[in-house]
Amino acid sequence: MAGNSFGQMFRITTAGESHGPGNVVIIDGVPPGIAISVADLMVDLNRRRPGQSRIVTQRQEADEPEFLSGIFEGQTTGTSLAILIRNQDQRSRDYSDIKDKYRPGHADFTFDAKYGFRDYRGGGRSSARETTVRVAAGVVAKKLIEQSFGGCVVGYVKQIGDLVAEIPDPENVTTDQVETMPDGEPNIVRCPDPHTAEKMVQLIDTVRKDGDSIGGAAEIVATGIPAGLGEPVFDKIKADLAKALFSLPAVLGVEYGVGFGCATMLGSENNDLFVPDDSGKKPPIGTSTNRHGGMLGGITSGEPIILRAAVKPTSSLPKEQTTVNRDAQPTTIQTKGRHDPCLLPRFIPMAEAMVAIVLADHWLRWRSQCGPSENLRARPR
Ligand code: EPS
Repeated sequence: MAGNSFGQMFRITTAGESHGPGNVVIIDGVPPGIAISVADLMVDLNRRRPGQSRIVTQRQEADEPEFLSGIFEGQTTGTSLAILIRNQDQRSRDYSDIKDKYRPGHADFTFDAKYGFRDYRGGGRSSARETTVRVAAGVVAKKLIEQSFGGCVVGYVKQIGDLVAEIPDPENVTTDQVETMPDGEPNIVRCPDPHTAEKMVQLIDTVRKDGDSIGGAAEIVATGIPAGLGEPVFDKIKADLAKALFSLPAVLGVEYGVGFGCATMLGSENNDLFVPDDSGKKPPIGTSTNRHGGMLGGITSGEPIILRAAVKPTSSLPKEQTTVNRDAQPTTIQTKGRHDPCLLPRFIPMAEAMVAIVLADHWLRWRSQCGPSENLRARPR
């Protein structure tokens, strides 16, 4: 009822707030025998971590996870897997003078409207801090889909403000290209078009110095995904992926394949034509184009899944704005907390995690209803 759980067979439940002791995830449904270490989790947690570069929030968190259950001798046992990530660098005093005011664009008002009570320290339960443990769960999901059928999820920044990256071949973008510039320096904005990446960093710097924030769009691509995952009606895989992405903070739009572009097309322009495919898929059928974004009728087609999410500019601003207080009296507000001038660079690992969780869930659902797994073979990468 309270919406703290997501997924059916690969099911995550999270608890925690931005300024409480920490955040925890319980993952149910993880098959036994998957090797997982703290070091494995740290790879993605470091990509999501606050304080990682000058263009993100300067809150400093180590984000080192602790396994509380479900792991023995480095492998999942098959029982519920619990992971805790402690908060260490809360600065709740930053929020004391806005405790009775509503930040424009933030969840403060609607949260208070619902509960009549609000943990004003940071974003409370609505904070992006909660996504720490989702990213940890995403690593487990990534391992499961990789080991089960060679599935892989890679996300990157496609757009910041008016700057749009040239990504001619989304399905061949690698995590290395997302994380590292051609000269070996970290790609702090996570855009695999190096020329546009540099301009994006400059734009975020300018906005940050002005006490403002800026939005953008992420693209997430899942490859090696077999045909046949998803359900034909309410649990269409596109519906679960949309919920997964919309459940992340600040997401205002999700589209896949040609997305809203389909509105102006004729059927004969939009249809992707089926063709024989001898790359090892089962059945050996593909499509000559991928406007459908890897999903037809709510079920994966075996073509890469391509999704985009529009992420709004961070609502908490150092810049002064007008607002009202809890008594509906006009006032002004300035946020002192440490905030991201642009959410996109840290959004990428969050989005990858949620997509991987949906794929892991639907894989387990497919296996329980239609297995054995030999019947479903991914295209080799
Ligand atoms: C956030 C507010 C800021 C961000 C935080 C997300 O934190 P604070 O509560 O300290 O002002 O730094 O992001 C993280 C700490 C994180 O780990 O992602 C918010 O309101 O969502």
